[in-house]
Amino acid sequence: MNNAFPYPTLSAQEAVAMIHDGNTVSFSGFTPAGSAKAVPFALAEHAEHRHAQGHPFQIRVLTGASSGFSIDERLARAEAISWRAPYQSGKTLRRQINNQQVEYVDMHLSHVPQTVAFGFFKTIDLAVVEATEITADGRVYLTTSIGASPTYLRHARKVIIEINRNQSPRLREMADILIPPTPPHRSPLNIFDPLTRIGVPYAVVDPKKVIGIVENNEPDDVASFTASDGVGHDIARHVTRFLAAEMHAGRIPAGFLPLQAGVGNVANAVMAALGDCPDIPPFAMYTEVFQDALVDLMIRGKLTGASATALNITTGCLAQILDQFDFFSQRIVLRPQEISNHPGVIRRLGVIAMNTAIEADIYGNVNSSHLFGMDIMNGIGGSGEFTRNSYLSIFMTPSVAKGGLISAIVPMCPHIDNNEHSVQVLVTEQGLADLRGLGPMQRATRIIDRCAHPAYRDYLQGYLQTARSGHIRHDLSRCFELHRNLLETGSMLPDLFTPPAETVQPASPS
Ligand code: 0RQ
Repeated sequence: MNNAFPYPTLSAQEAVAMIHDGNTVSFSGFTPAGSAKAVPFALAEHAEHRHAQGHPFQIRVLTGASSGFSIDERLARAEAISWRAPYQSGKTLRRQINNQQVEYVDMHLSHVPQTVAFGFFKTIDLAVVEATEITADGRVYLTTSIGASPTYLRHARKVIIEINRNQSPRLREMADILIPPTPPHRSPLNIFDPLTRIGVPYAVVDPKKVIGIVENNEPDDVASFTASDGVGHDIARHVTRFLAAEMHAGRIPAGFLPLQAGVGNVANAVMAALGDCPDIPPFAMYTEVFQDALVDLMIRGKLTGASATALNITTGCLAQILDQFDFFSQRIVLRPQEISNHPGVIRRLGVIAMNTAIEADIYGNVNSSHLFGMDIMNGIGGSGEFTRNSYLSIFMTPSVAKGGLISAIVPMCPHIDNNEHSVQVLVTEQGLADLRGLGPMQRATRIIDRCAHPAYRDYLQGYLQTARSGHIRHDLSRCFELHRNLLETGSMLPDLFTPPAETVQPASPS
């Protein structure tokens, strides 16, 4: 026994000995923020050892969303994952999913808790959750993310707590945790402002299920963003001008509306541009992930408050927050993902959602997750719950990828995550298409004229003119011609763009 905790202290190797081939294990972590670290690393070594001895060893892995290196990348390299949900962004795991070595459930992130509660992920054999403290009566104080950890602590048969001494115990001051009851007993969530608190600062576990404490002393391995390029700046400029114009037209109130921003460099560039724009007043965020760019915005008073489920920030930015914790703890609330991404709250607050597409079709259907409709990139993540339920739903993407070999505007997306009924505004570095109030032909014309790269406009217009007429015009024999060209020749328009000699299968991220 450890004096500070009434639970046995285990080494990571002792903890791993309790995990068996075929087990379902849920780890804390939403992005690298708050990911379990010591146990998954030891588990990867254990799996390699078992494989070397000729024994099978693979587990089914749940987290809040994507995770840190310790889980997706290290466990995938050890070939220790057989099944994965609900989101991932690791290179090795992506390749294994696309080779069908790993079964992957790509799903809306706010649905995870109820999917667990009703047993669709089978029994969770073990939850491994990072915390700064667990009390004798089972209160668990989480670290930099809440995610689905409260649900995993409730439903797992056994629990291991990774106590991270590298994380500040004060992080609990940002946590606001509540697990809504199951239908039909769900009353309204009384969140009327991004900073409204409705829960308690800790998750709860039955102490009898806790088989031990494992110490870990690692920071979250959050990668820093690359500086935004000209394309990112152009997209950010279009978005900023559009939102300022919407405000001046009275469609966004003078006090502005809460923003949600997806992950990645484009989203970061847009947030920075909104911060610098004198025409945009100070604003709040009701979002999923709190990222580096927001720290500075908050210090400058441009970002007045933020609700999220994870602090996905680099060590330097986290140190800045901890240095001025009294300031930040009053302005950041971390919630379970079921609430940070709750459709009802998003609709009530009138959120402006800004997410990134891989490609969009000429009618505004968006694909953010699958290349050629086949290969997973990351997953839908939280983009669907924000896009469908926001007051204003914006998608952004560079108009071309791979130096122009790929157009992000295509006749038909071979996979659709967010459809034309939900997507209201499409933005590339070429321009912005406001699709509100437009029928299909008007949408198509506007998207081609404003968002498509000039090199692809003639092709797209030609497609539209020759397609079969209906409410929506399409030519089912040609709608995937650009994708077929890309697969066969390495370029969507081989007559215009010749791929470099070494290009065989472009665009595969894995
Ligand atoms: O390939 O890396 O080999 O150059 O795809 O493209 O432009 O770097 O993409 O990092 O901004 O992410 C949609 C994936 C965008 C992300 C997506 C190639 C391109 C490059 C990556 P290389 P970029 P970004 C809330 C919101 C879903 C989840 C979500 C995402 C690589 O934003 O996963 O929104 N979103 N969550 O060259 C083939 C195309 C391509 C293409 C680009 N049309 N065809 N390849 N590429 N366009 C947050 C959470 O839920 C956690």
